[in-house]
Amino acid sequence: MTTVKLHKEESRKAFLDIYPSLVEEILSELRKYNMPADAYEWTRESLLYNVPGGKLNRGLSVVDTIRSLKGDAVTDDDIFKASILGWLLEFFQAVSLVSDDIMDGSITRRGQPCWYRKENVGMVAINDSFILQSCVYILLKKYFKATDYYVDMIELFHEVAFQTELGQLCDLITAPEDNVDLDKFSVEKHRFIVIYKTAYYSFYLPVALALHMTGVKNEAAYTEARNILIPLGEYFQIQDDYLDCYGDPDVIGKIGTDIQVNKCSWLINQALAKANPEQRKVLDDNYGKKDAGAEAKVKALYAELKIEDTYKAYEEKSFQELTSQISKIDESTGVKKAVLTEFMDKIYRRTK
Ligand code: DMA
Ligand code: MG
Ligand code: MG
Ligand code: MG
Repeated sequence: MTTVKLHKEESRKAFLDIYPSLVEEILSELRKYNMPADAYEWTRESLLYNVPGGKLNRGLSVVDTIRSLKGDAVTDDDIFKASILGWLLEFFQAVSLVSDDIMDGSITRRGQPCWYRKENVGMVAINDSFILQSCVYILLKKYFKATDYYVDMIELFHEVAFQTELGQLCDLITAPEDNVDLDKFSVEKHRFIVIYKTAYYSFYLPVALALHMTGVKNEAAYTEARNILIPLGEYFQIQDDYLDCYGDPDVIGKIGTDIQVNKCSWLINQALAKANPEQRKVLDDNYGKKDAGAEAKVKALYAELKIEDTYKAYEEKSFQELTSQISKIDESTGVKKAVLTEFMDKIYRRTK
């Protein structure tokens, strides 16, 4: 194994090792409220089922960003604090995923049944996602109340949650299941949806948290970071749309539902742009139907239109553009190019 890989595994392990103590801290809050034993057990199970178990890219990126920003001056305490923030981001993500899977009618997540599909869970999962959200603020208070950036972080989590909720709203109302109208889709609509539902929380949030933690106060740094992280996040969600159709469920840990649930995915927008009237009719007749046969017809048309090639070309072009944009970053603002390059390297040509 290379040293870089070894180092990555070690930092992943160190990060994972912190999680049980966070579970304990949440559970001690429940004990304080004298929660009945079954509610206590329920919460414990939700915390273990829904928060760890993913790629941990977002959480680890807070730690990596702190390392890049602080360089040799980084302390153990910095790494610990960044790890806590990383976990808060993973809690934040769990809130989105638990509710997203209900709303998208998904089946599996991270290689296991979606939480709401577990026996006896069902719609209790809605409340579980609220509890996961409260965990963010309980832990933020516990670890950061004494810092001078505590309020900035609370505001940041609130702001990004709102942006994500708005993105999810647009995603959902552009995909009504009982009224398929492909005229509602467009590349611009898609861009808006993915920036709000994914880019802010997955890309801007980890870096903004790290900037706050290192005491960066000037707005210019946040703007500089946002200007590149939002397009990076857009690229990431386009990969997610691609993998929904072409990824291996055993690798991505989830079964794609975008075609059947009428999502304004990047792929359908590319197909709409290329389709002749005859092909368009196939899409109109089969997209958004809860029917494996109809889904197969859409996939066959994607193949006919060579949508995978369109995606591969997009991926290369985006990589070039983003790399060039990163090279032009103004480091005097406090943002480091290495932070962004690391993000890019983690997601370029990803298969999961
Ligand atoms: C992801 O959208 C956005 C959030 C806020 C979870 P998605 O439904 O495409 O995600 P996934 O493919 O993971 O269900
Ligand atoms: Mg989904
Ligand atoms: Mg969704
Ligand atoms: Mg998806």
